Amino acid sequence: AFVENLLKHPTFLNNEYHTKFIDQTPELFDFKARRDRATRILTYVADITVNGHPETAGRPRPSVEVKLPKAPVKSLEQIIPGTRQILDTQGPRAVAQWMKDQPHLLITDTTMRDGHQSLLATRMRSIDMVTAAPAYAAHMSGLFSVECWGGATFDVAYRFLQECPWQRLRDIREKMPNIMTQMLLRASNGVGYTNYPDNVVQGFVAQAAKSGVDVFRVFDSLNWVENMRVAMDAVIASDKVCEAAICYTGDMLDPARSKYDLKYYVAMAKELEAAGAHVLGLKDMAGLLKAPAATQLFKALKEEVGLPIHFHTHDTSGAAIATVLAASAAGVDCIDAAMDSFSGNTSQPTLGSVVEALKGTDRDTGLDIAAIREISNYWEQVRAHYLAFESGLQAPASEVYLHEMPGGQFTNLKAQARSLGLEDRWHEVAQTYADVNQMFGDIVKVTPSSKVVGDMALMMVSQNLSRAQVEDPGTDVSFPDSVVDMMKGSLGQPPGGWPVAIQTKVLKGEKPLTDRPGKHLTPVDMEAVRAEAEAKVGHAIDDEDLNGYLMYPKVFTDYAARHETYGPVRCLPTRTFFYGMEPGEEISAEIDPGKTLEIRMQAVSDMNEDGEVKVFFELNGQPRTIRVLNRL
Ligand code: PYR
Repeated sequence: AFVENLLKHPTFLNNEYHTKFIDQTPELFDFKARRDRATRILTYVADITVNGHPETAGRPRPSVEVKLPKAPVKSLEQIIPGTRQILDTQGPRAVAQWMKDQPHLLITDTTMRDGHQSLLATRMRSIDMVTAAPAYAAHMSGLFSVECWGGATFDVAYRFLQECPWQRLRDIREKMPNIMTQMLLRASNGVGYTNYPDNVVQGFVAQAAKSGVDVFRVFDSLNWVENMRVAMDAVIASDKVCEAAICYTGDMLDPARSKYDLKYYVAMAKELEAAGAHVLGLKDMAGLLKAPAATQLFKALKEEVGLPIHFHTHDTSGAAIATVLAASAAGVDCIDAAMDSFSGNTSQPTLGSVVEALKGTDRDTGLDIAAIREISNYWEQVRAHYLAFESGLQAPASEVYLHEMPGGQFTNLKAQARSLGLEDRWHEVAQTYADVNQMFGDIVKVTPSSKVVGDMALMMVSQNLSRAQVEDPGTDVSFPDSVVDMMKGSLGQPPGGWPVAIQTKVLKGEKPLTDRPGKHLTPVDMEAVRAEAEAKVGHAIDDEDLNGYLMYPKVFTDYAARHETYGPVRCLPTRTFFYGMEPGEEISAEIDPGKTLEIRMQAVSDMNEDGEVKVFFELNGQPRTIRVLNRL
């Protein structure tokens, strides 16, 4: 095994072998773990080349013209100080004060999180983000933050992209040391779909802070402040920025939707301020806040609350930029936007256009529009690789004011509807989603409550059930588990509580919780869980892995098992990851900093009697043959 390791070692293969090499290269003796990272990666490439990637099967494929995206700049000679330095040297309260002191409008770039979550089903890979990070550090140091973590990205990284979300965070942080990183945290739901025990939420926040998150946007899917405190307190204790967000829903200026009026939002803002938030977030996850309402809302919030305000919206209606400009005029401190090529439709409004619109005004962002164009061009090349995940949404639509689906859910629900054969009944799904919302008492719809409403709507459309039938005590309805769970109080309490009649029908007499779900969950014994996870994956796991396992036990162990087989496939270019290689094609994959595999695919053999094919490679100039089963 030693000789095998030696012969395969890139230093050896690259003729850089010298006498101290063996002494200085302990991994040569690391027979199992290091034995074959390169072989594992080749195994992955061979498998995808022969069998395809299940995620892209049957989906449109990027043309051969689509080239490897080129990073706008290579590296940073010196760090240009940005918001990160304010946080590190002066703390989160100073960041909040600094925000209020700025005359210009601050911007958070959401491309690396909500941009692709809302446009590409969250499928952007770390390598494409990390490649862009130095350009942000060099040219975008005036940004408030870069949202690049949390929300759905955590789960998708392990589950679909076969990569570690923590490593993504550490890598972005390292390459972009001057701009604050930002994550989206679903309060007691962590980055999952259900409430976790308090010590799991606390441990997760502490780890995220340690691994590189600077700004935590914390929200609750029912706007229940009671359910946000554990997460908020953990953020505050970690000395990072606690941005507590109000979720915006309904239509503030519509007297028929008076449940969520100006008074409601101001009262919640005051509760969050009293709970210790550094920054107030206004999270308009569906893009429902209209410009005239924004004018009133932000004026009132600026008057009534002492916190800086950060506004997040989606452009599903096509009217988001109008709302952003109204918010800016009303004195909002910071807004979210996505780089141009990842903006619009269900994503955030267009960053470059906001910058242009405010140029020369008293809210001029001061950001470099030429750099924005260049970085957006990079993202455009990146996006072309993810054609398989495009939703095909052709145009903005005012229908969003009817269904109120969050931007991050819209395309997902559409895909789910397609998989149930309901694609041509989409507008019915949209209407039913609105009906379910009213039936549940007009609630905030954002992960996870939005998923519950979506589950119910799909069930009703596929079974041709109307709201009246569902509500009729005489009609038997088998409710989705997520609906039963929510009505039990497992996600917490909506303003005004659940409508009693539908709750009674769903729960069939079972008594619901009315207090905080976390109170009823037993704290996790961390070391016992670590031992359990280690037994399952067959090796020691660190704190990041432990937190992954605590959020998603099965997703994590499946990821770990595939990692054993395929190694660190995150280092592969995106086209190779999703489509494998063509004969004659060459790629580079940086397996460790400064350690690169040069992979050339030579040919694929015919299948033998056992259904196997051989894939012939050259790895750093040496021939390598990988056998894989043809499963097609
Ligand atoms: C998320 O929680 O993933 C959202 O984008 C709301």
